[in-house]
Amino acid sequence: VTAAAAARPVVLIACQGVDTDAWLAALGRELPEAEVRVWPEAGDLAEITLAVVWRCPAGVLGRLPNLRGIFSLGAGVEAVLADPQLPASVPLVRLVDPGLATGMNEFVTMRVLHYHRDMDGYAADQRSHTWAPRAPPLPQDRRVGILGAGALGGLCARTLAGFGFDVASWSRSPRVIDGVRNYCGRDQLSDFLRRTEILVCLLPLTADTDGIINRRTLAELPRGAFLINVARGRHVVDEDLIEALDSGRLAAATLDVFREEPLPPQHPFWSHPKITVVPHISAVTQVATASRTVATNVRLLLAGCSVPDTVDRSRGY
Ligand code: NDP
Ligand code: OXD
Repeated sequence: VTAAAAARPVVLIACQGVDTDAWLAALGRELPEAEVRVWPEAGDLAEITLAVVWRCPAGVLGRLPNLRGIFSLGAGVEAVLADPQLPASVPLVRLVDPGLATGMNEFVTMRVLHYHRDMDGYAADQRSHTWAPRAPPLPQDRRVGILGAGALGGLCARTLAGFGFDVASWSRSPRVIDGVRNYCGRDQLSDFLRRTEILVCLLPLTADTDGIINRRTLAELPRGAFLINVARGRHVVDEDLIEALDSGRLAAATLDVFREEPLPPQHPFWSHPKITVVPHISAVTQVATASRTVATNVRLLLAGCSVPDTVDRSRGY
């Protein structure tokens, strides 16, 4: 490490599809002790000690010889981990942030309530000028299941339990959340699915979870169940989802994430009558809160402390 690099941290924002001007200003404000640069105006790459990434341009991370930490502007880090140039021993910290959490909590709650109160049914009634009031089930009689019980899944589970829903979560290791029944591991996945009427996916994308929502798992849900996928497009096998909707096994699906984004114009999801498509907006990284979170994590790392939400590369999340 050069003397200059040791003296003053230099942060490189290496992102695509992000308002880099806003991030430059926010990190300048939150981290006055650091110098902040934006790729590709990176200057001497040997001076860069910290990288802030989202859809990081290919090859950049492999060209920073004095890198000490990588901070993702998203919660999901599968794309960073897939970078063949990712330095093996540099800590990668994902985003766990109140702005992101609030957005996800709102979106998931909104869609669960939408299905619970049969808003699609009333929209159809309106189109046919039909006045047909129906009593919804009590929330304690509505079984919601959340795949993932981490920062986001756990928060959504708590909120929905607060509404009185019968909520369960599924995780890798046991997770205790008040009022939420936890299932864990592949052995308990079938039991979890068989009791779930509204399924929410909030898993990280890993080798274990790729394609987890497929013909076999969809067939385990009760007939007429709903799906809300707000995690990653690759969790869902697209053809199997369409087949489950067309056969009536699944009543409807809300999809925020897709195998290819933007969702190609010809993709059948766009016009499927039982699918609601939104453009990866269930939770948006908010510069105001996330810049504070990143700054806190940068300081912890530079002080030699353990940084919460450092990715465990062996688990893949
Ligand atoms: P966390 O790492 O906090 O939580 C992940 C959860 O998934 C944990 O409960 C974990 O289990 C569980 N899990 C992981 N692998 C498995 C497995 N093989 N079997 C069973 N359970 C498993 O992640 P976050 O809650 O912060 O984020 C989740 C995902 O949401 C992100 O990875 C991202 O893909 C997506 N996301 C999408 C956004 C959007 O806008 N659409 C925005 C933000 C995030 P355990 O508790 O045992 O570790
Ligand atoms: C994330 C996302 O992972 O926005 O944070 O998808």
